[in-house]
Amino acid sequence: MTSHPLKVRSLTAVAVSVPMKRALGTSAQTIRNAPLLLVTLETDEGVSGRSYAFCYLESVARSLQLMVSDLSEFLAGQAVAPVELSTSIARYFKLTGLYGPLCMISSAIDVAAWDALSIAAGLPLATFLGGTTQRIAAYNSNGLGLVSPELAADEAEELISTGFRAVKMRLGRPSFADDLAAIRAVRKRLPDMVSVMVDFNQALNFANAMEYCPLLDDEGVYWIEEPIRHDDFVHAAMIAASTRTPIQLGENLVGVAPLFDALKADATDYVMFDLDRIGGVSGWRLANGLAAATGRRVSSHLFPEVSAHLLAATPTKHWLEYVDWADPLLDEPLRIEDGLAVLSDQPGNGIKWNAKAVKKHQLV
Ligand code: SMN
Ligand code: MG
Repeated sequence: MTSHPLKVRSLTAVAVSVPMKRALGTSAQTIRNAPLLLVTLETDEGVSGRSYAFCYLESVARSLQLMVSDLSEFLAGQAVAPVELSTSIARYFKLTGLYGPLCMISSAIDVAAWDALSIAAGLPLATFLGGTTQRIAAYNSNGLGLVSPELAADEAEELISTGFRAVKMRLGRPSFADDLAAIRAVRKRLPDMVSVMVDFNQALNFANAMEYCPLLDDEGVYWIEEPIRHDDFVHAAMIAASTRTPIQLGENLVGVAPLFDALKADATDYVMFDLDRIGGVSGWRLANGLAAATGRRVSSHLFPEVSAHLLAATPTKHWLEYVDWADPLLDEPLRIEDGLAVLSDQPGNGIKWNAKAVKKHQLV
């Protein structure tokens, strides 16, 4: 056993729900409040690591809070060595399976561990991972739900008014003609140099996707995200082959193994990693190898604060998905200048909770 600079003292978690400035209206559900679980890993040496999980539902945030207190007892005394910690956590959840919310919590602990390590090393996470604190191209993914063409165009214009050069709109209205009308209205209102990503959130069946996706080829769409069920890689490959517009998927891949399957099946042109599903910083690093080996450009899903650091250390980095949902809780929210995320030179991943704001939004 070698000595290690940091040991886990405890894990704590606070469940909060933060009102979003713009609701997230997907084809599956509309979310108006961001339920987050704020995780802190304390070490014997006095360094703390931080992360958060986006829990989708307040009930999930509440139940994960309890889970973290059990895990705290289980992990106390172990080295803050993410590879070892993830082996321990995988053993802990061997019988339940490490999916859904359990995967979120295990990933959030991994992210907090990497935060503590980079703080102890005195380096920003991006630098600690072998990258630099460069600026990262970001698209504005706030809002732009399933609204009328006129409202979508107005909102898209607002979303680029702060300097963004790309936005994402959600699709999957009951009629594809209405989706098309919204895309045309947005495209007409925005300058040509602004990229427009579209996201079906798995709303289409295979037959509809084969018909509709090629129809987007001449509509100025940058990528088509999750047209069908996220794990139907065989049919996704057929859609990708029949559509000139690049297909994007990955936010629902849990761990690195399904990414490997998606890439083997040629299911997608681009990939996007969700920090809390891919397996935290450790999972993202493994996934990078597969993306680089297959020449796939990597974007992020949510968690812009930490994902910006990871993209800065990703050989095939592409776009940062920017959402402002955690901003009210942060002492220093992620800064965007001219559509680029600005990484701070401070040690760690940049997450510092504002105690007063956390208290205000805490779920009881
Ligand atoms: C999305 C779906 C659900 C929650 C957050 C975000 C969306 C995206 O698919 O890619 O932004
Ligand atoms: Mg999506």
